[in-house]
Amino acid sequence: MKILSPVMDEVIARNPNEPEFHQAVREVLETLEPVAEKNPQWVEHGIFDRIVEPERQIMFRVSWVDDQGKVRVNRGFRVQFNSAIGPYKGGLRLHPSVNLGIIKFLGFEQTFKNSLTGLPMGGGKGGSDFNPKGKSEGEIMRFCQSFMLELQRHIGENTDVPAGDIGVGAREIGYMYGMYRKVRNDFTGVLTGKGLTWGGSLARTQATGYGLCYFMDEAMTHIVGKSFSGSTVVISGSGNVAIYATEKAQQLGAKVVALSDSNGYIYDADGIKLDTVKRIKEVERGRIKEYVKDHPNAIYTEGCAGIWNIKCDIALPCATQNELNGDAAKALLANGCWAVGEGANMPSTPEAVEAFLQAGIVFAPAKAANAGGVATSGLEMCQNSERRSWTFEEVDGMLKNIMVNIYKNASAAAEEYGEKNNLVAGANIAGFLKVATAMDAQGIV
Ligand code: NDP
Ligand code: 2IT
Repeated sequence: MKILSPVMDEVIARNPNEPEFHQAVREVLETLEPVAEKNPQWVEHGIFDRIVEPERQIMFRVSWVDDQGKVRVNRGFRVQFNSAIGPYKGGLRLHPSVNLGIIKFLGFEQTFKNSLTGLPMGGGKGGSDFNPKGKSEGEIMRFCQSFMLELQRHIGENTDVPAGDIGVGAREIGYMYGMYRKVRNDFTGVLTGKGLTWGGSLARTQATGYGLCYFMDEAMTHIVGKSFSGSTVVISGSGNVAIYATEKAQQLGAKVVALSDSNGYIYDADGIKLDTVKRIKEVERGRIKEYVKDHPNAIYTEGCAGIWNIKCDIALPCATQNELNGDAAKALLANGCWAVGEGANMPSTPEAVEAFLQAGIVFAPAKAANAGGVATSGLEMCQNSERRSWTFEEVDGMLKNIMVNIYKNASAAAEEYGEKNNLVAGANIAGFLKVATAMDAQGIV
């Protein structure tokens, strides 16, 4: 990095103790160096200095009472990162590891991802360090209500539209939406991922996982002339993204042999039986190790990192940030893996990304590959504005088109900047150009 290294230095100085945020910014700035060279006016107008600084960062107390009558206090966050091309849009994460730096890395990446979808959405992210594990229905509801009591004053259908992420699915969106509607007396599309009877979109549940597979299918066909058909796939995680990536990969003819959670992973050489996984995870809210009770031929291993030692053609990390490190990347490559698609946000460490790019395999970065979720959230917003609902086939068809277009745009940008097939550079550049153009046109604000 040359022109942009003062921007990076400033980010580190101004945001101490936020390694994930530094990591996300560094990756983007490194790939934008040639863009800065070509567009000195953007350097002069402070576009790079401004795009790394959130427009607004909100932190608030969330108090609630647990089932024992004890008062509990969590910290809530909403980082409204960039609204140059549309209202802030991005998920809410409930996980004990949540802190300001994590939410900032996610909000920063969301800005570029949302730009890539081609829909008018700015970037934002939020959440809390609340741990949903082991909480009762009542506790989850009371937490979500308390969280929304504060969040409601900062969001709106034309201002900021949150959605789900880790630990936030249809149930939590329901409890939050109920409180928003009651407090504001306003039935409006202020959240996405809603239930189908109250403004939700068909195919939003499936969208991130399906979109990841549509993107990979397009990338793999163009770059190496191969597809899911007949391929062996390893997928980490067993939440929303992992489950629907498994479903689509299987529909496209792949054999998915492994899934995981934060405790360990299952390996089923005969192919994962998704009905069992859906029952355990979506209905019973159980752990992935329970799978082997139904399928004794499958093997459960404690510890989630070992999943990358399983031989596969395609790896889809769909759990969390930095879950796939340099050693894991080497193990995958040594076993002949020829494609990696990021369903999670920033799942590969910088060492892993470097190893994949060096090896020249198909590597699909999160901003592009997992944009199907937020893209379909954008389609949910369209339906809410129109006060009508599209069919599953209509939404799924639009999702597929969007993913194919993201691939085309990222691939074209990579080629234009002399980085053919480097989709990390391509996605960052293509996502950035639209936001930068909008910011510059709107003056210094
Ligand atoms: P879920 O809460 O549905 O599932 C998360 C899965 O990841 C669980 O299996 C969980 O295991 C595992 N996981 C979470 N944290 C860790 C950790 N620290 N170490 C190991 N495993 C972990 O979330 P989603 O499926 O929605 O999200 C998964 C990833 O995809 C996230 O990175 C999210 O940001 C990203 N994403 C989600 C989108 C969406 O539409 N939902 C859209 C785009 C990206 P356990 O149960 O043990 O915690
Ligand atoms: O990381 C993401 O893109 C999401 N969690 C989905 C955000 C959204 O607004 O649907």
